[in-house]
Amino acid sequence: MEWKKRDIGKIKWKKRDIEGLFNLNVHELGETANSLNTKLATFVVNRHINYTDVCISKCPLCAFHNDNGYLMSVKEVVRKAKEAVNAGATELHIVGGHNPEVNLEYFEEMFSAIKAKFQVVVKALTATEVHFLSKIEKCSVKEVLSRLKAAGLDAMPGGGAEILDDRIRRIICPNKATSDEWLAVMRTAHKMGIRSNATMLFGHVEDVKHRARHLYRLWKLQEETGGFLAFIPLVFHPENTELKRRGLVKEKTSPVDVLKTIAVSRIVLHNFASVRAYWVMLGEKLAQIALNYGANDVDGTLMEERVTHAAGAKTPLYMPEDKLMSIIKGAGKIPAERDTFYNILQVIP
Ligand code: V47
Repeated sequence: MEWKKRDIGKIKWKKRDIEGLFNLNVHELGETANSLNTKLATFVVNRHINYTDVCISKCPLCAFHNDNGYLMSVKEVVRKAKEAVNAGATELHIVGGHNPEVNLEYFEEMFSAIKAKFQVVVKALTATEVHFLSKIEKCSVKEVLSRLKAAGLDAMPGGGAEILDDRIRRIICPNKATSDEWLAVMRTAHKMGIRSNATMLFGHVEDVKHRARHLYRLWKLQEETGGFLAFIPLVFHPENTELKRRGLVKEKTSPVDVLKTIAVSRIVLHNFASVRAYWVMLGEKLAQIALNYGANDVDGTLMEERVTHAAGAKTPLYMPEDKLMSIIKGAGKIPAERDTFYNILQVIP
């Protein structure tokens, strides 16, 4: 591939061209993708807080939902926020499920209580949770988001995107927002000044045609709004999921497939600031290699990850900052701590 950085930035993608990238050699793709990044690789000091594991959508892809599960009180969430801020977190990543016991007021109370006490970024609620809230409150997505923003919502995580193709969604997540609805929530958020991430869950029943469509739709929305910050490819973990029980997925996809997908993502999503090597799903070793195949961020300390671990992840629940930095250094990159919005807080030579 003889592509130059400035040429890739000008490409107006077509779906079939993206699909064609998946047929190229993984090392060639990796070299091109890596040339689009600088020598810095970033991480964030953050905490995940899963306020509930009750979810009426019961997606066959998910092992986290629990009919007899919990719902945290606002007090409990604030207690976890305090622990995180005391440990140096600059970001709280607050997500849960589609729990009919919650309403807008619950989140308004939660976000305003956090904001009244701490200086920390609240990155919360996936587009599917926002869509669900608009249904139970019988109001528009715009109204939900403006009330959440007024209460302290700073940014949104990229979860719930799965694969933006409804034929695949009917198998892996039939009861939640459709692909158009996911994209519409993000479009509304971006137009209101709420920036977000985007994910793609891969390695289950989809093929590269669906991944290409997903990347195309994200690239196109980003051309329109410019509101996306990071793209996070999520490797499907089959343990304890309905997809595995039904025999639709047997095991995790291969490391080469992961690297290829990361490299293609970096090349296609040249209009995103970052493509992430999410250590929880990749494992430390593959995350390190991915930093040379187009990823430029390893996510964060997390402090307690539950969603992927429910589906069999063997990675730790928590990654200390010095470990994140050593993964980055080992990849031949320079570690830099960032905030949610990719402002560099410190470079660690
Ligand atoms: O939306 C669920 C995925 C996501 C499984 O925006 C699974 O900064 C693998 O979105 N195997 C939640 N994945 C995680 C997520 C995320 C993570 C880190 C950072 C950010 C961000 C977002 O996890 C869900 C779903 O796509 N998921 N079940 C599973 N069995």
